[in-house]
Amino acid sequence: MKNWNIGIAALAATLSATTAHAGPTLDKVKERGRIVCGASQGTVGFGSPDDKGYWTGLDVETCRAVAVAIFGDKEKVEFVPLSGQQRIPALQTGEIDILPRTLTWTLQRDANGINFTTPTYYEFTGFMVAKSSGVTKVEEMTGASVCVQTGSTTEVVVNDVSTKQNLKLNPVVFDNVAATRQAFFSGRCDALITDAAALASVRATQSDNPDDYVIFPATKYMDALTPAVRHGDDNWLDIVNWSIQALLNAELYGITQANVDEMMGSDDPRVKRFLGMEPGNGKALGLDDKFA
Ligand SMILES: N[C@@H](CCC(=O)N[C@@H](CS)C(=O)NCC(=O)O)C(=O)O
Repeated sequence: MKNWNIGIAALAATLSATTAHAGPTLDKVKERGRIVCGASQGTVGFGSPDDKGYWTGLDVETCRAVAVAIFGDKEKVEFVPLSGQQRIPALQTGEIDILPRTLTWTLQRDANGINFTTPTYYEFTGFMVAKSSGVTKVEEMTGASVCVQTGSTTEVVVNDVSTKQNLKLNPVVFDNVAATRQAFFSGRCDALITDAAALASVRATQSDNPDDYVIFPATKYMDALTPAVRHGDDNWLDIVNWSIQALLNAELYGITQANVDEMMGSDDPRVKRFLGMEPGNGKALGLDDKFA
């Protein structure tokens, strides 16, 4: 009986120790009054500013979700456009707080100063070529020149595919996205390589005639595009992870902007915890219980 009581006391202590202390990033972000988000140089659908400068896209929404979790306001974000090569150093040096920029989760990146959070998009790398070339698959690309952006996994994929299939591809490397795409469309390279959905976006929004281009997979391997944070602040990692989970869970529970007030009256314990009607969850992250 005595041991049982000790067990209960220990359990109670564990449960009450769930109020986390805010980490340094959360403190800094609160003091600044906004999140600084590493954005793309413009890929419609993932992240791009409209003609009024307002940013939208899947990656952009990740940062807006974190801003809502902290400030209750999706506009409390500053977007910093970064090239493929600039993006990881910008996170490591503290120039940005979060990097959701069509960023593939790789072991080397993970081991070298950044932490990946939760995948938001699964993707394979693709090639885009002019339809007039008649090329429809990798095996037909022998000797092709390929426009590729430095600082991206696609540089590795070009070499892997070339080696594996003995294609003798010629990478033509650029350090920013506009130059890479422009070079392809002006005929500087036979192919453009990047994430297939980004290729679809580029074809739809930046080509004279989307029907003039075809896209096919460069590899059969799927990558996980995953927002990342710096090493060394677990509280911030948790906040970004649970902000993304909140987006996913809201869909799972059928909670929308339109019905959220009604859902707050739900008698489902999970929904009640999710919406902060039962205390504890937000506080455990150093946030308001209604963060979601
Ligand atoms: N997912 C790959 C490639 C991502 C990437 O950087 N793609 C280039 C070429 S499309 C890019 O700059 N994309 C986004 C942009 O700047 O708009 C990676 O993590 O390295």
